[in-house]
Amino acid sequence: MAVWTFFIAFAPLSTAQTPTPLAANGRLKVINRQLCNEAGTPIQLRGMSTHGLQWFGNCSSLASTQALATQWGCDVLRAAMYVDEGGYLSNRTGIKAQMDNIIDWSEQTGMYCIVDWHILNPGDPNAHTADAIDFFKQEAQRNAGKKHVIYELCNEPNGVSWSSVKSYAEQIIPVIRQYDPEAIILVGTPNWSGTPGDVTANPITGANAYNIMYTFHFYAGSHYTQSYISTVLQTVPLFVSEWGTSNYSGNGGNDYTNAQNWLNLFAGANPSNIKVSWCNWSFCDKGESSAALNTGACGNGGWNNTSTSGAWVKEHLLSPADNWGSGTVNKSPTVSITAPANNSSYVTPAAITLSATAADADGTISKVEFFNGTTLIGTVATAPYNFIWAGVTTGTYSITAKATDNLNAVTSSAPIAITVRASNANQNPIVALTRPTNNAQYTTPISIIVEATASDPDGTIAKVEFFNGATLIKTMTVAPYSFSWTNLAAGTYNLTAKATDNLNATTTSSIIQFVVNQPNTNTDLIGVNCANLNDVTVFELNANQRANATNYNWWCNGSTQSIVPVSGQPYKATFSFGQWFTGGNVCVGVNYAQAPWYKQFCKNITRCTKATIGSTGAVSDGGKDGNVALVMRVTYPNPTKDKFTFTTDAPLQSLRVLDHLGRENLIFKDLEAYQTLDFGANLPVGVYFLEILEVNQVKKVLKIVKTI
Ligand code: IDC
Repeated sequence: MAVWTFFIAFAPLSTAQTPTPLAANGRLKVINRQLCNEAGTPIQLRGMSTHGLQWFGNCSSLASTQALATQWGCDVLRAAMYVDEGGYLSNRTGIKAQMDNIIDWSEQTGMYCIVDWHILNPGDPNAHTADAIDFFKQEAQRNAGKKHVIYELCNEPNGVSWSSVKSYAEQIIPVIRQYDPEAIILVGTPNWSGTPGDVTANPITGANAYNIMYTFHFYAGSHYTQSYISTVLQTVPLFVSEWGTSNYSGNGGNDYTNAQNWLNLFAGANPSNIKVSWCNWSFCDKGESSAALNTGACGNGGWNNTSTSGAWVKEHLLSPADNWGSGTVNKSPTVSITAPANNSSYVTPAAITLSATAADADGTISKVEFFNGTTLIGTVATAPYNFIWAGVTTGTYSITAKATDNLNAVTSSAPIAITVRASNANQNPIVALTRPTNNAQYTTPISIIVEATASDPDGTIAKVEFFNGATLIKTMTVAPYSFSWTNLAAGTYNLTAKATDNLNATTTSSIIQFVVNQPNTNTDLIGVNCANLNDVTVFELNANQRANATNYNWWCNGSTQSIVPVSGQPYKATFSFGQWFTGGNVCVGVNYAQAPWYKQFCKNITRCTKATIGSTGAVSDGGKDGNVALVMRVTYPNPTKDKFTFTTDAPLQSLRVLDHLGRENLIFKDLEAYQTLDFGANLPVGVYFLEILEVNQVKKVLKIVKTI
């Protein structure tokens, strides 16, 4: 029994076309609207279409496929997979299995196979786009690298514009190209694939617009538009994936004369001399005049039990039969990817070594190209075929290697999938407070500049927040991260800056602590807040404390040289602080003629740090002028041989460097509090004056010396 089956199945191969259409022509391509074989030679494929797989599945088998290949002279078999009308959408698994069988039987028997998404009712292919994407994705994955599969995206759009069909096709084509990048793709046209001329003004364009053909269908009993098609052929690549000898219903009177006119045109009798490939509707045994077999033929293997139409079509396939030569056709190269393994994953930054092996049985490999989808990544001309794909960003990639042999035959490898992920070890941002300085002391009223630096080693800074203790005081999203914090109240401040990066990781700076003091608010005793050694200065009791006063007694609990009441004005006293004064309370005790009878007023006087010409280190005017104490620091040795460094506690209008004749050498304007300046590197040797102009117009001068 097994031997008998074997005989039945393979005996017809003895009359096969030698070589088979597939072996002779290999990978197909479209060149200038003409279907060509792998060697670039124009060819015409002719063959049959099945009827609906859901109705006439019994007309498709390995045996019937062999009959078509070897006894009918078919080059191509179209599997008409209805989508509606009880087709694929009603039985996805079963109908797809039928489709896949026909694909494989076609390959085994050396024919091309058209995978036909046979939409008809409804006529808008967009009705089933998601299903089509899913289906064609599965088929393209399954058939990737096979040379005989042709995809037909939508049998016969009707009641729909070309732009809608095009939009549908533009969603399906990339899905196929991702896995089976070289395949021929057939796109249906409006009016039951009757008006491919619609494409002329608006063809599919872009990176995927190659190896695409548009379909034209005709029924000889209804359609007589040869001149129209001759014109369309001048601009549009056509494939007649379905035609019948009957009228458009699939039944009725057959017009063989008209059918012959069409076949003549497709054989090349058109102004463009283009050969147009075709499939006849249909290889089935339905009782309709377009059916190629007589009723009941499929049930008993009657693959040559032809109807009138079937006999006419078979005769035209066989006389003349295609002659595919004597087997001298160039053999295509082989190629496969050896690394990375399928489904490999990487972490950014990724540099991926792509490796392939390639060989050519009857020649040499001229190059191997690596593709990501349809995008060329790199080309390698000689073995080993390794290419380092560097700088790969996150994503999922489908990689193929394409080998080209010395006669320009090409083969693409099966695709491999690669995933590149972002490094999940996000690094925290870096942040530091650069202003104010730690442990700074201020006196109200005061505004300060707060500043932070922030950066992220592997991303960007989303924001920097400034806190005083737990209280948010400012949020900044753009560098520089600095702002003026105005009118600070007296108190102790604990500043931090918190940086957040683009992935929400945060870092908080170390704390900068500073103190804002109230100025000396003693308004009862009027006089300086500080004294230098040997200063002589007058203190006075405020007039509003002097009513009913009878006696004033002045003293100081720090060392003083003398305290002398002003003659005739005992509510004033002249203090000579002498050379030992280190600070202390200046006080006056007052007797009154009535309650409160006696009261004591004190004011704490500190030692001023006098601005010392030619000094190093901090110098201060000590607030002697009644303004906020200004600390002026020439922190670089003064005298200096090269440059001076100057820092100010408070904002300044200007800082000028004058020479000994009062001529301005340098000027800096609008200094911020805590601004540091380096200057003087280019000044000649000499004596200079640093003229400091505070915002309240008070001017101070400091002598600086540049030495040899
Ligand atoms: C016809 C079949 C017929 C079936 C009908 C509806 O021959 O048996 O009942 O479909 O499914 C086409 C279509 C093709 C049609 C054919 C004939 O692509 O499905 O088949 N035809 O009407 N376009 C123009 C004609």
